Amino acid sequence: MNDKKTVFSGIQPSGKITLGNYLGAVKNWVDFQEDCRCIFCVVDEHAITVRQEPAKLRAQTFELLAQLIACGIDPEKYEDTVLYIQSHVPQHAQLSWLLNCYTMFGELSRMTQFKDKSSKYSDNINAGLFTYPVLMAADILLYKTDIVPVGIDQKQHLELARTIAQRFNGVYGDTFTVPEPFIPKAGAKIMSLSEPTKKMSKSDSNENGYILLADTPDVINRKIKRAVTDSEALVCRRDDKPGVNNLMTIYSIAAGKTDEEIVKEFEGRGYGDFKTAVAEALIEMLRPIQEKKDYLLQNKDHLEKIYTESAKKAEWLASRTLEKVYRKVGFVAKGK
Ligand code: ATP
Ligand code: LTN
Repeated sequence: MNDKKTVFSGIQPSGKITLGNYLGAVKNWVDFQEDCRCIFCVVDEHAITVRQEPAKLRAQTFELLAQLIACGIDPEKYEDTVLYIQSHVPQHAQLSWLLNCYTMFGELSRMTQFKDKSSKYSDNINAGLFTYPVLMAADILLYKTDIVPVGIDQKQHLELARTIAQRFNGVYGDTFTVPEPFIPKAGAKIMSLSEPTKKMSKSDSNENGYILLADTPDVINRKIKRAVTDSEALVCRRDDKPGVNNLMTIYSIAAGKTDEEIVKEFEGRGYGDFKTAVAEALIEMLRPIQEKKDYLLQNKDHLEKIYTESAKKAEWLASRTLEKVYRKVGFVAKGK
């Protein structure tokens, strides 16, 4: 053990990764590897809270792993980074059951993601969708996590994970580390391009709403050209300009420019020029990621080696926490 802080985060293989996932979460994960122990997980058990087609889920899981490595999550370069698949480490489901017994029905009923998803998938409001945040708390608490980098939509789930940890510690004495969220200043919520008051989501039925990391330059150009703005033709950040604000955020991160620099750059020019620049910056940012991902997907053995070795390391860490928790609640230890 060293004294590095532990970072944990997860992403669902529920579709292809979007620019929102990248800017809100994954891009920040990459930087944490420099000086933290980093545990990143493809959360397939969370993904099945919504009905998934088996072959597609499997393909999406591989694609997501390749995509994450292409973005710079690299267990081969950073010996304190692991990248694995949630269902390969059984302790997640085991701790989740236990934590269910320390989570209140009322708390879960207040989760906005549950309310949103149960209205969106009204024909499949299953118990897993309801207890989704408990599995997420188990993911985090298994690894004594200090920091959880996520987009702002996950803040409420993080607060519940903290509540569950504190409740358990209150009853049984210090057991879990109480995690802190890390929510980026810029990019915490990238909005849909077609409805800029809604978050950009990979499960949106309108594909013009999102940019995928895998989108080709033509597709990126087309989607950005179609992005909803307003009739003012003025590039600046203001509350009543959600579409322009969103494009400014994207451009600012992709091109590494401040708001002031962007406003100056497009003074007296229309949205056409602005959108061309946004699309170009995005294409340049994504090009190396796409090339690397294509290469990795052709080498499935290499991918398998990474997620298998990582899962072993994760399981070792997770089993230590689970054993401690089982002991605290009064379960009898297994015979040797
Ligand atoms: P789904 O649409 O299937 O619910 P999702 O696109 O919300 O999926 P997740 O796998 O649930 O993606 O989220 C992975 C990470 O990406 C989380 O940390 C989440 O906060 C972040 N994230 C998701 N959408 C956005 C967004 N539009 N802007 C910023 N961060 C986002
Ligand atoms: N619920 C998250 C994904 C997720 C996660 C986690 C994020 C599952 N487990 C643990 C951070 C830590 C989502 O929907 N984005």
